[in-house]
Amino acid sequence: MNINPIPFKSGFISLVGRPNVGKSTLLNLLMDQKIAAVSPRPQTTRRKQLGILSNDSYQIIFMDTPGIHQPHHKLGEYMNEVATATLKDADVILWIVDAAQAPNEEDKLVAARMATVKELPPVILILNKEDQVKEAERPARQSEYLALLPAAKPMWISALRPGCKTLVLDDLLAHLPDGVPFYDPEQITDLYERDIAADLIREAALIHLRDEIPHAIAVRVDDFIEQSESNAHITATILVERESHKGIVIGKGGEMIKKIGSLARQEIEKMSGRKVFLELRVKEKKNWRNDPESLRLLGYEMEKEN
Ligand SMILES: Nc1nc2c(ncn2[C@@H]2O[C@H](COP(=O)(O)OP(=O)(O)OP(=O)(O)O)[C@@H](O)[C@H]2O)c(=O)[nH]1
Ligand SMILES: [Mg+2]
Repeated sequence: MNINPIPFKSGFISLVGRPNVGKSTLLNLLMDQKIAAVSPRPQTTRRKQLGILSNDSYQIIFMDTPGIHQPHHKLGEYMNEVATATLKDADVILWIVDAAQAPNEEDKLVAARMATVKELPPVILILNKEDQVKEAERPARQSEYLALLPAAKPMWISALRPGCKTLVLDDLLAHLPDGVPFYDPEQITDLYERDIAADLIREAALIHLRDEIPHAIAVRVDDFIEQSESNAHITATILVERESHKGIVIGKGGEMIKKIGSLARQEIEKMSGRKVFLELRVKEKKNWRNDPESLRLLGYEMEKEN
């Protein structure tokens, strides 16, 4: 018997948009902690990641997704598919755009994908990075984006500004149906600590490496040994597509790999609350972005629907 007079709300929220608009930054803001990798480079997120926000009156399950883009290999196709699949599972869609820029072909691609969804859930157009748009330019920019999907309801935010969290949450709660929790309230994400660690190592590589190389790398965690509550030993391999990339990732006298390792270690320590010893290796895996077996082993494979 439910003796609680306040109805409990629960539901799934999809965070979609083109790459680099701030989807994962917004997820981290809404969760009040960093669970997703973020970088100034597009295509940082490569798979779906849940952020589960629970309290006594609601459970909101955010689905962070890879940026929808024009794919050049099988990995890109997988990323688009994963992102699109969340649209039909959502109670509300947060369509995130970079309001500092006019809509481009990729934004049009996102809008077109939403338009094909039967019984599209309510869409909130999150005009992010408002800190970079002059007030006078905002109405015109908003109209440009709304023209792509007129049913969307606009909201201006900056995912870097903590005050925006309640703004988004209040709006979402107004849309969420009554329901029961889907996950244990203690659970905050669906990824294992080792998977997040792999993403944080790639995040560090995205931040430190230049040109196309960071997009051509993958990270595999080979060992994640919890030595105690407060200590972990992680061994991971950075996979590169070409032999010539190995030297660049390692750097002169190992300088680059040291920089990547040091930043990654700090981020993993913040995320896990443990002291981390991180050992990195670099290995060539030819053409892995187009190789179904490599993609499967790295976890870039669609879940089977049952
Ligand atoms: N100025 C400004 N920068 C922002 C804001 N939100 C996010 N960023 C920056 O935008 C960049 C991309 O952020 P991400 O959160 O990785 O973007 P994403 O949409 O998840 O990108 P993908 O995972 O590649 O699809 C990062 O450098 C963020 O710091 C904002 O409100 N204002
Ligand atoms: Mg992301």
